[in-house]
Amino acid sequence: MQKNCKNIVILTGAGISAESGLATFRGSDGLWNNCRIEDVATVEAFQRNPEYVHAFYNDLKKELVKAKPNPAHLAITRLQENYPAAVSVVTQNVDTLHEKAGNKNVYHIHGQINQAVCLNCGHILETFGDVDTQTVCPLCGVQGMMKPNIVFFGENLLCMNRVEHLLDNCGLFISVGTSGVVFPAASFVQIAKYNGAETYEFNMEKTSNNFYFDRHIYGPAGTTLPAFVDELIKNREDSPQDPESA
Ligand code: BJW
Repeated sequence: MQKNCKNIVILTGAGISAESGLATFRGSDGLWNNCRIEDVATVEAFQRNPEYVHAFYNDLKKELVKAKPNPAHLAITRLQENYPAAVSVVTQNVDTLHEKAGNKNVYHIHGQINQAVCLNCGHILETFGDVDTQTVCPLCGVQGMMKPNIVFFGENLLCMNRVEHLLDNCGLFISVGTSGVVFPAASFVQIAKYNGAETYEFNMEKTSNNFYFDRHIYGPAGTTLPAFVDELIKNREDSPQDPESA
């Protein structure tokens, strides 16, 4: 482990929120055991049956709004506040637990449950309330064009310009609680490694992306990540952050 890493990028997936009581996607009791991906998470599904897709995400929103951050989310805040390097969070999660934990520099590449986007004018509506085919866009006034701001299969990811920059300038890449099967997020480790980053994986088990990580830390992220963060902070050298590197 380097003493002070230039920039730290933390990629998170559903596993980091598991200890907050939220279901992962592909686990044995995963979110997608009770519904078909093709019915809720594709552009075609939304075009075919927007009422069904809205209802699915309105229900999910009610679950996610109640959830509280766990020690893994809080460890990231501690790292951001106590480590002399830029620490960015690139999350595939649509929950808002990173924000609830006080994390800064959070990039939601797969969207956010508390947002809807107007397909007519691009306006982003922030709401924890229900959105449906009757919802009127507060900016352009058109009805029935709001879509949950969730990135479906076949859609482009969000914030990618910024994320590419972060991966190009990253000294330590940490992946937490993602199975590494969904692209392009699954390729971020490869890009970071190619650019010279050390790469760490925190997961309960071996993933299909295993090959690209220098180190694997197996176990619940709510335990393993705080311990790792404490170690990083303890071993830091108190040099000022290079403003050019962020
Ligand atoms: C713990 C734990 C604990 C548990 N502690 N760990 C290249 C090759 C092949 C295919 C493609 C490719 N490039 C693009 C594609 C197509 C597609 C894709 O990847 N398909 C694959 C599935 C084959 N990708 C896309 O379409 C993406 N768009 C795109 O690439 O645009 C450009 C393009 C457009 C058109 C054509 C071609 C290219 C968009 C992907 C959008 C993903 N959206 C979803 C659904 C959102 C809906 C919803 O929220 O309901 O986002 S998919 C779903 O999976 C969700 C997640 O963010 C994502 C990742 O899942 P995650 O987080 O990894 O969860 P799990 O459940 O899989 O894993 C949990 C892990 O945690 C496990 O490993 C556990 O062990 C672990 N864990 N408890 C630590 N306590």
